[in-house]
Amino acid sequence: MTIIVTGGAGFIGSNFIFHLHSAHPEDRIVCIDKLTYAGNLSTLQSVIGAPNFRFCKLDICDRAGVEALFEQERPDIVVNFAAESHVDRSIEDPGVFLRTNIMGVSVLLDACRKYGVSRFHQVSTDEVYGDLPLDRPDLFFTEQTPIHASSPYSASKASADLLVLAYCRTYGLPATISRCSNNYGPYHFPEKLIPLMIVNCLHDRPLPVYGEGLNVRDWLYVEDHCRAIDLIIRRGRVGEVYNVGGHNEMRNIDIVKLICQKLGKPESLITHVADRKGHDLRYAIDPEKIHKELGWLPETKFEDGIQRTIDWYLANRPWWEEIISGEYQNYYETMYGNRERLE
Ligand code: NAD
Ligand code: TDX
Repeated sequence: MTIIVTGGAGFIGSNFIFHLHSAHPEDRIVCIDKLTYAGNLSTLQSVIGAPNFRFCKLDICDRAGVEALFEQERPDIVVNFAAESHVDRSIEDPGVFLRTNIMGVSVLLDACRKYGVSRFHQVSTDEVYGDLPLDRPDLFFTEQTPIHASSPYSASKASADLLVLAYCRTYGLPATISRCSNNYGPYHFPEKLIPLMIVNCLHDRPLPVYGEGLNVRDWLYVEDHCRAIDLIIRRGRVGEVYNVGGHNEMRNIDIVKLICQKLGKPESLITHVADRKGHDLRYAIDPEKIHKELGWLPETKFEDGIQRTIDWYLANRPWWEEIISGEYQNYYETMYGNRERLE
């Protein structure tokens, strides 16, 4: 089988390629990535050169380029990870989120129709459901929860989901969608909470916690997400949405304190700063459907996953040092330089 993986030079896409490469060595993997600020070709060095792997620098919005690649490769399956993925960036500048996350998906859908792929899988997010209140721990997102996006990022992902379902119904395109909770693990770009806190701790820099840090996220180790997607593309039912999450809810402040403790850094580094606009309070996934239908369960406990992640950042300094020494410095200054500090 030939599987096109878009966004494969990013965090989850690269981990998915590593998973496919070891779990299904018989498959051919073609990675499409525009290599935006979040894409890093060096991440894929262990598979570049393998006979069943091809990398193609391509924008998913480039209709002619995407069609030419489909013409050459005639993929069986397309898994779309390519996206602008950072909520804070979407609040500063929504335009590129609409372009890649919506128009890019429409280009891929048209190519999938034209070349008759047997499966298009859209990697979506639990953020399309909006948020849950902090004082109702009994509530969870199910696949029936109404779409209720909060940020330009989640609105763009929700739009893409609607488009995928419309292509499925109108044209009979064999598509599936997964909506996963927050991932963490190796190759996570340092703008996101967990890697940002690890990297700042290692430099004894302030740890910017938005507001009081009481917002809750449901953390899943990236390999568990990759296994879920692999199951869905092979055994999931066409036209279906699958929620993916491991019942691992934590408050941001507790994550940051845990990282301080594990790295032997003082909690006095924690700096409460102005909250994110429209900040979602709590995400929590009900993963019953994927468990019952496909037998999926998370395998990595948070205690093990966070230790593995910290160890990875300690052992792979060149990977993230190169990132933070480049354009990231301007990003950091813009995002955090003048951000109000709360007492
Ligand atoms: P990421 O930002 O680390 O990687 C995104 C990748 O897409 C990068 O390699 C980038 O170069 C590429 N890309 C961006 N625009 C492109 C374009 N126009 N054409 C081709 N490539 C392009 O993101 P991630 O955290 O790995 O997320 C991957 C997917 O999973 C996204 O669709 C995201 O919405 C979804 N998701 C992420 C999480 C999470 O916790 N990180 C959770 C649920 C769902
Ligand atoms: O500096 C920070 N300080 C802080 O308090 C950052 C970057 C984040 N936060 C908070 C905001 C969130 O409540 O930490 C929480 C996690 O933030 P992010 O890492 O930016 O993730 P989130 O906004 O939850 O979105 C992530 O999960 C769902 C991914 O980035 C999305 O791509 C995915 O869809």
